[in-house]
Amino acid sequence: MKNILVLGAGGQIGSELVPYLRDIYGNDHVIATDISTEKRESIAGNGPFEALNALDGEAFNAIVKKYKIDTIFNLVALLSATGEKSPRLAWDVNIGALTNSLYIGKENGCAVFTPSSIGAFGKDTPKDKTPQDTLQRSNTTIYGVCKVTGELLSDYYFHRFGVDTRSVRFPGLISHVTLPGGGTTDYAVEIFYAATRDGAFTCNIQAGTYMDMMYMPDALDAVVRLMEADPTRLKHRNSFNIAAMSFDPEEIAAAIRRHLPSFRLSYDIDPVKQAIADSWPNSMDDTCAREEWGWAPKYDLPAMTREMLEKVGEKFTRSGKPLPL
Ligand code: AKB
Repeated sequence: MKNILVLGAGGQIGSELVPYLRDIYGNDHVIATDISTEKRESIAGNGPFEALNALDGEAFNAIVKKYKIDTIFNLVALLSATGEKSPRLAWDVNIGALTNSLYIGKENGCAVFTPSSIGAFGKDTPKDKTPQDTLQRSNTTIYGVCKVTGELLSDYYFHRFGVDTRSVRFPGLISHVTLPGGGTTDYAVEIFYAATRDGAFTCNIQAGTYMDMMYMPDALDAVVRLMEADPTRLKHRNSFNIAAMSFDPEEIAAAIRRHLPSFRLSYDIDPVKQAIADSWPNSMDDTCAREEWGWAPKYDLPAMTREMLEKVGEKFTRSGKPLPL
């Protein structure tokens, strides 16, 4: 990777991937783009920024040519719960950004990374140790339908046109920099803000609902490790299961209580999010990623919890808002 384009740089992943890539490849070699110009200052940081609607193929192609881009990170997507509110919009945005990335990637000789998700699995998929290659037909969300489409189309572009497409199935991502929005796994981020601010959290996902989750530093490491992997070792491409931890709301609450003993958890279930969570795996088998490109997460639930509480706590201290204890 020499000249990298990041679409959706202002989102939960993009806001951390851009500085991570700039540290490795140099500020001027990572071009951040986002539809929102409001966030230009914070997104641009210390490198190039272009306002871009990824659905505008002409503008997208012009930026790829201007910066001689060789790798595209397509992080544009409406998440699972938002998708159920506006399925048509979710399809148009998620698939529009994907097809533009693949087509423009093909025309300009770029590698393309588009994240998939645990949402690529459905209610008939084996729930525990979900295999790399398994049933994906029983998908019940538009987000999942887009993810399965993305996996198939990305593999098609590789086999048919030789485009270097690679991808991972991300679990719920936990981070302290930018809040996720409209996802089913968002509770696992919100719980840290509520615990720090109020000492209590009302969870919209039922106790006993297990989902794969991952701390952002491991997700960033996965992306670069996969994109830099020796292609001759890759038997799979779109997309690799990657796993780091799996927990239900009670388990993350217990991990938080080790640091904030008086933390209280209550429930007010969101039926849409709960139905989505129920259709997703409890935990994925990531053996192929480990074997084919050396995937090895560093953070488990206790390590992630310790760091999240510390970092979110620092945010509140800096902002002058009182801490709960
Ligand atoms: C969501 O909950 O929609 C996302 C995901 C797991 O893909 N965080």
